[in-house]
Amino acid sequence: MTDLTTLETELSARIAAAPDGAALEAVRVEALGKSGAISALLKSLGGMSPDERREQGPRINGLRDRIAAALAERKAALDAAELDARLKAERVDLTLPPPPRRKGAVHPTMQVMDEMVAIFADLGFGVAEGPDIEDDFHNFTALNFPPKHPAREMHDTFFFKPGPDGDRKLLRTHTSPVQVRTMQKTNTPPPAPWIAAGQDPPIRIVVPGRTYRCDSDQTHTPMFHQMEGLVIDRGIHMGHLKWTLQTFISRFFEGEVGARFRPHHFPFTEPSAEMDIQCDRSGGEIKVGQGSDWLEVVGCGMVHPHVLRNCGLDPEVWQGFAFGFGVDRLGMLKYGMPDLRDMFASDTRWLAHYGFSPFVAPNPASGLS
Ligand code: 2NM
Repeated sequence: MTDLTTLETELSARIAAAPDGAALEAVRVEALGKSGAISALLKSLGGMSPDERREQGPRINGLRDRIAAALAERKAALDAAELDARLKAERVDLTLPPPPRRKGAVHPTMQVMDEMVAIFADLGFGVAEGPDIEDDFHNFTALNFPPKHPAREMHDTFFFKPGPDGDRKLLRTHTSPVQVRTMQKTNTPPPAPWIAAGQDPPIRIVVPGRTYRCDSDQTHTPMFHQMEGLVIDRGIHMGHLKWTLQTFISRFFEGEVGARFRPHHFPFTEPSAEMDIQCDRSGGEIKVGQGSDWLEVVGCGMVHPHVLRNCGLDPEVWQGFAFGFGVDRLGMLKYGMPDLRDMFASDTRWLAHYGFSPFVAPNPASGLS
């Protein structure tokens, strides 16, 4: 079987000379493929006598192994050469402008919340958050809503089906339940020795979050965003409230903005007020900080003694003020968006137009700088 040697010499030469992967693959198929030369030799072992097979078996198998090894070695060399050639040929031109990329944008409501939190943080407020799904006690009862108050009825509040205990959960209609939970945590012993105890006031928090009311027209959406604030300490009075809101509004609108307080009614504050800001309605749009018209922007008041007591605070010791902004409405005013419903329509063209860069502006309290 001298032709084994001939076959090996010939295959080895062709493997060494294969110029590329395709040529090498052709040699492999001819030698080791289903009907390849070496495959045929391996098959022929079956028809040999035991003596013959003992002699030819190792020779044919050895040939198969050496050719397979030569193929693998040549393939590695060709791959390496190809990579080398590509690395030499291909160059990245770092001077080319990047291809245009669709970028996401920060929703105006989130931008406005960030701006508001930055200003209140500067005034010494922390941020508190709580659940969107609440119970009747934290959303209404603790806040001194009378049992038959219209806001409790179906047309204003989204109620869930009552549970087995008859308790019906609801979507919070304001963020005030978070203020209730924050006040409840003060003065209460820890639930377990290894959990930190609540702290006595002072409390200074703002509460940004989603709120829900069964209401929908040009100026109302069933989901909207509020930022309410709460300050509790000894000797807190309306002067603190007025300074805080006036200071906030001038910083938010980036200039002196006139403000006035009108008496109002909320169940959870006494006295209660609404703050109007100076604006000009003479053109087609509303301009804040000029003119002689007024626009209501925030409800506020001194926390009702009933609310303090419902939350475990002694009104003879602790006083406080609270306020509530509609974040989406404030954003519409600052950034000139005409229809509240557009804000939650998820129209990417609207978002591209009114959205903000996710990169923090030099002045984090202003999306404009
Ligand atoms: C407002 C207006 C006035 C308010 C009151 C409280 C609490 F929990 F301290 F009683 N939280 N928020 C409040 C007061 C909210 O929104 C228009």
